[in-house]
Amino acid sequence: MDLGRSLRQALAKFTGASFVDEKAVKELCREIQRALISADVNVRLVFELTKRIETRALQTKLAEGLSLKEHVVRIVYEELTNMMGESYTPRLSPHKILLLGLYGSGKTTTAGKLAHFYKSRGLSVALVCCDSDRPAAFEQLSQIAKQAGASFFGIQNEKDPKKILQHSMPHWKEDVIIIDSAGRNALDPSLIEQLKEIASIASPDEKFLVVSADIGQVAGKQAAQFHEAVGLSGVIVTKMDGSGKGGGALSAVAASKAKVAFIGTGEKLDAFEPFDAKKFVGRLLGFPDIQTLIEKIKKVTEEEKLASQEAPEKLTLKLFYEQLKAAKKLGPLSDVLSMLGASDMPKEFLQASQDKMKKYEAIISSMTSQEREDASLFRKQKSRILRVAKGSGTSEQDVKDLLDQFEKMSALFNQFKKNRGLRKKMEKMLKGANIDLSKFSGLT
Ligand SMILES: Nc1nc2c(ncn2[C@@H]2O[C@H](COP(=O)(O)OP(=O)(O)O)[C@@H](O)[C@H]2O)c(=O)[nH]1
Ligand SMILES: [Mg+2]
Repeated sequence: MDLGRSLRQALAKFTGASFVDEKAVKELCREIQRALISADVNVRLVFELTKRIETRALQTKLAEGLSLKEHVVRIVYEELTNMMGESYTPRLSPHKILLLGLYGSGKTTTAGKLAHFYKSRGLSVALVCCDSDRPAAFEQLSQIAKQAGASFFGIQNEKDPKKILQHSMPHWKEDVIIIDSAGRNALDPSLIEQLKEIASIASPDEKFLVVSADIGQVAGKQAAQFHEAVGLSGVIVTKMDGSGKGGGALSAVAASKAKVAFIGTGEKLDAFEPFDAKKFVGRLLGFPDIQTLIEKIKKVTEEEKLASQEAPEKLTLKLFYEQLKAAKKLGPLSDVLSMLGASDMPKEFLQASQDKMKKYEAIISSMTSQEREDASLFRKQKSRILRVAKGSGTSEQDVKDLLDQFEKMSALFNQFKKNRGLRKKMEKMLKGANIDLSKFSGLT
């Protein structure tokens, strides 16, 4: 699955939950980890990132008017953006660019894209073929120059880049000069030497390493090596369209302290743009910017509030069972209750074991729907207890236990009814387990 999709799914799950707490933040972080690691983002970077998200999410104060959900999503966005690097502002004044990189990384294609990019910004452009290794390189670049409307310099079958430069440099009149160079399977001394020679003759203002996104985090290592060998001013990451590892490549380049200058997003000349981490992450998350994202979350939260204001149902045994099951997910509710200052509440009612829960389920399914709607029928007519016990394969005591718990629960919630502050807190806690207090009769 692509990075954007898995990140969007993780965030949607988080923002779609009716209540978020520390556990939800941790779960979100785990899903972000999974998504990034499968996009080949370096594991150490991933753990550092989620650690920062968690710390900031749980320890920093909420900004004015921001809910916890919005707060967390904003942090995720900011941290992802930081991890992917910065944004690059292209030079729009006359300058010279040297493109370098390994075989097939996309140098020649990128030369054409850069030509198109600067042409469409009103600058004149020349492409210079200094790839003297591949016989077809000359032809390929001259074709691309024609397509992009750029001038072209090169000498067919000339093996020495120095000569190509010496012959063509006196004729360079264009605003932007783009030099395409030869690649290798790996960075080797002969390539370093050749690149150094080209650089010393042509003195380019920019030296861009071209890497393909599909090498993932190896892009960082390559950037560091090339930087040490010939000095880079930036990196161009190509084939962002065809690889699930683009996030890995970008983050690794950023971690190597090199700057991503442009990204290539397709084979066509215009499938190319200056890199902007905010825009990139915004697109991954499916929003143009963080403000739009926050507004979307606010809207969802509003809708939820409206939905929960619908007419409350009355507490029935069936609902009781469902809520009990949901409450189990919270862990020992007694802890929650005492945290809220309700230490005098009956604690045993939520400590029902798995076995008991199964029994409760069986008992409730043996009841008539009338009984499920109105538990007081059991008080009025004790024979119902025996019937239900037989029908569910449980004992009369089990049925009585259940009814007992049910009554305690009702009593408990009646107490909450009198204490609005406590009830609000309780409602918040219980929402984490999808328990909706408004569904209990007598509370609203
Ligand atoms: N899908 C896609 N393909 C690209 C991109 N950039 C380059 N390519 C393709 O990658 C292959 C190698 O490109 P080329 O420019 O010849 O690489 P070079 O050996 O570094 O000069 C070609 O088939 C290009 O069409 C890109 O951004 N997206
Ligand atoms: Mg080439």
